[in-house]
Amino acid sequence: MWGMIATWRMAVEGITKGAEMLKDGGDAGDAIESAIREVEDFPYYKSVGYGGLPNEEMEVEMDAAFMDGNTLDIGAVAAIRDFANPVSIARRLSHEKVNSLLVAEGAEKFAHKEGFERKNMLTDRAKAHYRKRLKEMSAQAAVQTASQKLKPYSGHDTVGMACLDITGKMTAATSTSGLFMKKKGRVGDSPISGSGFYADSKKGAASATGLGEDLMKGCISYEIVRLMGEGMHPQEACETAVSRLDAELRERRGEAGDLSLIAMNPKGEWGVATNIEGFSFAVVTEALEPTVYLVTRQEDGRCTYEKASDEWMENYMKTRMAPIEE
Ligand code: SD4
Repeated sequence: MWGMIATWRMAVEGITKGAEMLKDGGDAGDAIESAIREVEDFPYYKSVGYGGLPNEEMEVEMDAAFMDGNTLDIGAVAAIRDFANPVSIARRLSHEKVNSLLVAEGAEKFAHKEGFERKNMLTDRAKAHYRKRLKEMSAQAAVQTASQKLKPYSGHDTVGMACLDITGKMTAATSTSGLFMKKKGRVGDSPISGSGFYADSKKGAASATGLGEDLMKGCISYEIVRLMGEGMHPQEACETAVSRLDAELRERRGEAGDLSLIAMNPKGEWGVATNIEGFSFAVVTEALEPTVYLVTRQEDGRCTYEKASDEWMENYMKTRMAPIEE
């Protein structure tokens, strides 16, 4: 069995490419890297790679990670600027015994020495979004609370994936430009092991999208893998972990940020859970062609999903590519 599951509709082209590799006996590391690069390279996705929205200072600072579930090797970069494919840098770092999580200038120096492609990741479109948001923020400043300001903008789209190849190897990887208008140097969950991602070929792999500050409070990707290791189906593991963290956050803090998770186990069974409306994901396995699903969360925390309609798919691209009215 082989398969891949990923956060958001935007990952479907990537996992389609990854599936071609897995079908031919390709490696879970190669397939996941190539799938995430596809998302990083597409300029209309606003929170991954090229075209990602900038921080407060109008710089695109990106976080990414890679984990090999056989060896438990982890590599990650945080707050890295001006490189085309952070996930590939993260994967390269996963081969290092020490210094495998690098931030900012240190990560850029490493990437430069290793010959990774430099690229100005700030597009004109991202600049237009930035100018527009500045205007909106000054108009709303009087009524916004600090926590509202940090909310991921609607339609936020960090890519996180879990992958299984025919040898039984599992991997997890993430890539993001993080929250729009974040503070310079802010790091989310995506490059943090156990929070944004985790992979163990014996148990399964999981990855997250949502408000990093809250996802990290539950080490939620690790928790899902741990639950799968105890024999829970990925769907139940995702629902259990998301419901528990959501409830703990509400009880102790009065609110919970966005938490959306995907997972797969070594049998190629998969699951998802979310505490928001409008979460979508993409999945492919030996038995299922690449498919985008939309998730609905029930009152009791159970999550159901249905295939996205052609109309929804068209509309998604239209809104992503629509001109920005400043
Ligand atoms: C972060 N989790 O940096 C990321 C943001 C995200 O979809 O997932 N956006 O906190």
